[in-house]
Amino acid sequence: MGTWHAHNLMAQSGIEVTAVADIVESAADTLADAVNARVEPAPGIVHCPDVDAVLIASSDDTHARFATEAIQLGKPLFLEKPIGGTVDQALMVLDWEVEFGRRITRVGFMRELDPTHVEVRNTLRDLGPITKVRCVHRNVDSSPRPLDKIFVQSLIHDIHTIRWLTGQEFWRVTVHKVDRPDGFHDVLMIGELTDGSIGLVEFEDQGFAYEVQVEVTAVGGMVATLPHPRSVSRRDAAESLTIGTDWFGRFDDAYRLEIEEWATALHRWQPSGPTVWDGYAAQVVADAAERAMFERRPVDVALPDRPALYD
Ligand code: ISE
Repeated sequence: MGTWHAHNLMAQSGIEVTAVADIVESAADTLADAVNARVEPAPGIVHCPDVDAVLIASSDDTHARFATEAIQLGKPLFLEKPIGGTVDQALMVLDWEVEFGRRITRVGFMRELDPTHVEVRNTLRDLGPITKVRCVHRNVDSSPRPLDKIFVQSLIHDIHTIRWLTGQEFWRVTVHKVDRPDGFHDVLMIGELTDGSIGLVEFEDQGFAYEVQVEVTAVGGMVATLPHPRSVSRRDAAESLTIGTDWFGRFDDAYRLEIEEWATALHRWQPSGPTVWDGYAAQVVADAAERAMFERRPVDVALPDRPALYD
């Protein structure tokens, strides 16, 4: 993910990728060569005086540590989701940014920039109150993901989509899990939102393609993304669509646009996009959903009041 972002950053005017770090040294070397940067060890890179802004796309459990360092130094930050490996780590990032007193972090919930999601959101303006949001999220994974990673790594995106489209918070979640014979898991999450509407997520860890869709029902009608094919081919009297197998293809535009927006905001020194509060709130829901799945019961979402910084 870091390599992908670094290439998108390279395309921005006035931005230079100065230094890169990766726990896999050969990956750091390859990326440094490709973007004409130097390699620095991870613990110190954030402190380098010629590093003005930081993009963190390391493994999830390291996000909070690097993020809090950058925030304490007042360096604008692009932070991949989840903002911490655990809810406590995520809270640490939130607390540090609140303490710093200014929003300097953009969180990588890229679907906000995906043109199909933007169109859905724009159409909703004319449809009146929302009653239901249904997300479909299929992955193509080579091996089953550990159950405790499904929500924090994956459904956290759908949770954010539901919060972003409705402007509501979750107050309770219920989860049903299907253990498939091939070891993969399908999940159905039902979220109750503060205004009485419903957020549903249908998740597959091993689907027929990588697919993300959203469908919103409102009092005045409904709006949905169309299936997202990459190409269509015709042969033997039949037509077939290629959907793709990973998020890089599906969200190519969104990744490019979020980096473009971040770079523009950096020049103006202004915050933009999904916030640390969004990252924290979604993670609290993901954590409650994980418990709901393991404990097989509805779990209340214990979200503190939103700090005034994010009003
Ligand atoms: C991955 O980390 C992502 O962020 C993708 O958007 C998501 O669909 C996938 O499930 C995650 O593993």
